[in-house]
Amino acid sequence: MTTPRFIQLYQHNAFAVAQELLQGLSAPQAFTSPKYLYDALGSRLFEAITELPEYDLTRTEAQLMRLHSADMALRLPKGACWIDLGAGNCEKAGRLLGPLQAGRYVAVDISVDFVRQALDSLQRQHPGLAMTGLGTDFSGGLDLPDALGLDPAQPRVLFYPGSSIGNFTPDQALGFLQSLHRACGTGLGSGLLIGVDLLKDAAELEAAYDDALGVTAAFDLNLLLHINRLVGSNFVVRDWRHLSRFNAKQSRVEMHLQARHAVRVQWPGGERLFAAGETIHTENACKWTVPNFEALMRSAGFAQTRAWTDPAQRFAVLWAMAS
Ligand code: AVI
Repeated sequence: MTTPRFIQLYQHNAFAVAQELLQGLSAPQAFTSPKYLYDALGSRLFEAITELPEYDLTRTEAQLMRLHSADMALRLPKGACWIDLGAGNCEKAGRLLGPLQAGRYVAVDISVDFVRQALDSLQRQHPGLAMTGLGTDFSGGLDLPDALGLDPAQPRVLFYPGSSIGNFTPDQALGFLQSLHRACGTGLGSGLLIGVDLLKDAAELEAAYDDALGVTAAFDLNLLLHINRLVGSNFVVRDWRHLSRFNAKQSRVEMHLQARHAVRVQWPGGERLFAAGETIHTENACKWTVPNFEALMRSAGFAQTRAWTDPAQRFAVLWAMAS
């Protein structure tokens, strides 16, 4: 049996992280990058979100992957190197590697520690498949290191499920997709398999990001505790409430944390006074239509897209060839 190889590129730079966060918190409309929602507790809360009745993205996507895997097998290259972006527990790709006859598997996440266990157990199910864990921050674009030793002739399947693309603004999404297009390399038949949540009724969308049990509220508010650890600030969770608002003009759900009353937040070397009702914008979840997303993929250099959607058109899985 081959054993997985691990390559850790991302190194936490406490100073740079604090600078980025404080810059956002000091802006007229305070904001933070959604990546800070995922400390250990935040990741667990997100997993709980995927089980909520109001949040059907994950279930609908899994159903689409199951229903259409035979059609996908006809269109996607065989023997390809699968590059799984934000792999985590490797569950989603793990279900497809066999049926879609993958030739290699690369699990990418910010830290190889997140994928280590999953990759070890996946390796037992696919003893002959070469597997690599890559720890890199790809939120600003994907750059595949030479250390991976990728074969330029082997086709690549870039796998980006879960509608994480929705957490980018359209401009950011275009830049990100362009980086994925470059990462497809020159192997014949390479492409991108991606999950995208579709535009739907505003009330339904707001509920998906503000569930009755308050799990999403806890996920959002937990960010404050994470920020306190990262920058040494003194946010008090009870001073804030979670909001989910559908912004129709921008076709996105916005998550905000709103000050319940005037709040003074201090950190080493600075502070900010938030007026009652003022917010910190913590996440965008852009919602696409299939034609709009296909046009975005074409602008990023992809061709020949194929979309699979559920009958209610709530979610789409798209395959796009790099050339
Ligand atoms: C990870 N990402 C696709 C989720 C989403 O739907 O935007 C994050 C999330 N935020 C609140 N609920 C789920």
